[in-house]
Parts: sequence; C-alpha cells; structure tokens
Amino acid sequence: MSSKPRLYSGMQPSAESLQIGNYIGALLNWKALQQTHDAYFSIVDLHAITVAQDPALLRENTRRTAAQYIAAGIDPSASTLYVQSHVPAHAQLAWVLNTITGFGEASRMTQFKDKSARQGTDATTVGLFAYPTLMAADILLYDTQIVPVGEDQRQHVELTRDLAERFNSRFGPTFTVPEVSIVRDTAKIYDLQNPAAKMSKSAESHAGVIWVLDEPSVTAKKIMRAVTDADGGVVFDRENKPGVSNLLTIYSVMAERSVQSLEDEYAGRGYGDLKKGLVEVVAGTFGPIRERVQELLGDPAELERLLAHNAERAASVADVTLARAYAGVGLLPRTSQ
Ligand code: AQP
Repeated sequence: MSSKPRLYSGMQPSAESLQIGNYIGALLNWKALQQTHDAYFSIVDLHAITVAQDPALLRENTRRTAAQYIAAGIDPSASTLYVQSHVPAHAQLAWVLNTITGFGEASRMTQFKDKSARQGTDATTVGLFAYPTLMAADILLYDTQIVPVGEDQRQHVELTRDLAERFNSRFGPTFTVPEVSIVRDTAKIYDLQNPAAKMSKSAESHAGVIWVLDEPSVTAKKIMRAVTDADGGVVFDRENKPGVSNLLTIYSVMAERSVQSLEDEYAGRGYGDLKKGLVEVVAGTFGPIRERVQELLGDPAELERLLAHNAERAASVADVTLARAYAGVGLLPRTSQ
C-alpha cells in the first residue's frame, strides 16, 4: 500500500459535458490532490441510474466523462481512474450496508428528500433511496481516509462514518472510518441566469450553464448574457451582487488571480469588459481540454483499455475489503473446487 493517504471521489456521468462548477469544484482540486494522495477517482454510473437515463447516452457520457477527467489533468497512471460498475464489489458491499442502515436514518438524507420531492413518489425509486449506502460502499471499499466533497455531501460522508463504526463494533474491525474533509475554499459556482441556484448538469434550462465542451462562441454568448445588476460596479458582494460576484469567482479561479486584482483592473469599466475578459480566460482553459477530449474519444478502444486496466487495479483493493465484510457478517465463502 502506498504511504500517501488514500483519497476517494467521484462524479456522475449524467450529461454529455461537465459544467464549469464540476471543473472548479471537483476536477481542479483532484488534479492538485493526486500529487499528495493515493487517489481513486470514479465515474459513478451506478449512481447516475438512480434517475432515468437513456442507455446509449449513458454509455457515451461515461466515455466522455472519463475523457474529460484525463483532459483536465487527472493522470490515469498516477491515480486510479475507473468506472464504478466495472468493479462489482461496489454493488455487493452496498447491499451489505443496506442491511445495517435504518429506514429512518436513510429517510433523513436531505438529498433524497429534495430529489424525491422534485420527482414525486411514483418516479422515486428504491435506488435513489439507497444512493447514500452505495456512496458509503464506494468510500469504505478502498480504506479511504479522506473524502474531499462539497458541503452538500457532508451528510452522506457522516452516514458513511456511522455505518463503518456500526459495522466494526458489531462484526469486528473491518473498515477504516473516513474523515469528512469539506473543501472549504472550493468555490461554489452559481447558474449564470439564476445566481441563487447552484450551477448543475441537470438544470432545467441550459442558458445559465457553462459546459466544458461547448463551442467557444456558445460559451461567449452565455457569459455576455449573464445576469448582473443595475449598479454597474465591479465589486464582489455575494449578498447584494450575486451575479457579478459569481463572474468574479469564476474569473479568479480560471485566471489564478485574486478577486481584488480583478476588481482593481475592471474598476470603472463596467460589466461588458469584465465579461469579455472572462470569455477569453474560459476559452483559453477549455480550448485545449476540448481538443484533448476529441483526441481521446477518437480512439475509444484505447480509452476503454485504460479504464479496464484501472478497474482491475481498483478491484484488487476492493475485493479484499469486500471479502473481509462478507466474512464479518457470516456469509459462507464459496470454496474453490
Ligand atoms: N456549481 C458547482 N460549484 C462547485 N462545485 C460543484 N460540483 C457540482 N456542481 C458544482 C461538484 O462537482 C462534483 C460533481 O458531482 P456529481 O456529478 O456527482 O453531482 P452533483 O454535485 O449533483 O453535480 P451536478 O453537476 O449538479 O450534477 P447533477 O445535475 O447530475 O446532479 C462534486 O464534487 C460537486 O461538489
């Protein structure tokens, strides 16, 4: 085992392209963390199917998500980048964890409450209800010490800790109890048309979503039409100027510059100039990523070979933990013939 601390994180292949919030809130951090951690990055397709997906699109989006991880700087030889469903232990451990999770406990998960309220009872599946126990399995299979997530995922990681401790006290030491590591300085990116709402792949309207893989002209139009305010001052004030503040956050992260230096540069110049500057910076970052994604998707066999190789590496760790958990609960091992 590597001496570096073990880290696990993932994203759902729930759209053809990632959006800039995924890039800033997840990929940029992952890229930095892969240097100092033994990192496992998964494309969580089993989580994606907890809401309806078109099968052909899901396959394609899984390849595209993998290509975007790599193009954005995740190195598949330095970290383990794989597709969740390629490692059967995820679903197998999730089942065991379901059997020690209280119905009431799972019912209290706010993501489930929000998503099920949006979808209505008939469209809400048992799979969506069990989303957090599958996530717990993802984390526990790799003896993960650190799970870098946004505040919205804190409750799920806390459930994971509770389940690990419960299992260990009932069946003996089996799982490493992970730390909740909320990435505090991770910028939260908001929808350009509705700066009160988180930018999201599954937003109802795409007018306020910047996609990593969009043509630069499409992204430029969206940025130029971003909602601001009538005040005209390029000043960061999340409370009173949420639209401008969101643009400044994106600009600051993408250009690796302080918000203060942007405020100084654009003082007295108005929002048009700020937006034009942002258009350039986004195009400069996403241009090379788009090209690299096209290259990777041009050779799907090579991409799939790489994913298969990484899945083997992941499975060799996950299978050991699963065997420990199965033995712990008393499942009779299948002996070799
Ligand atoms: N707006 C955002 N700002 C900062 N970080 C964000 N993330 C997502 N949106 C923002 C981070 O990206 C990762 C993606 O996680 P996910 O794909 O499992 O699901 P999500 O968080 O629900 O992301 P989306 O884009 O909103 O997907 P859908 O619409 O499919 O649910 C996480 O690390 C998240 O913090």
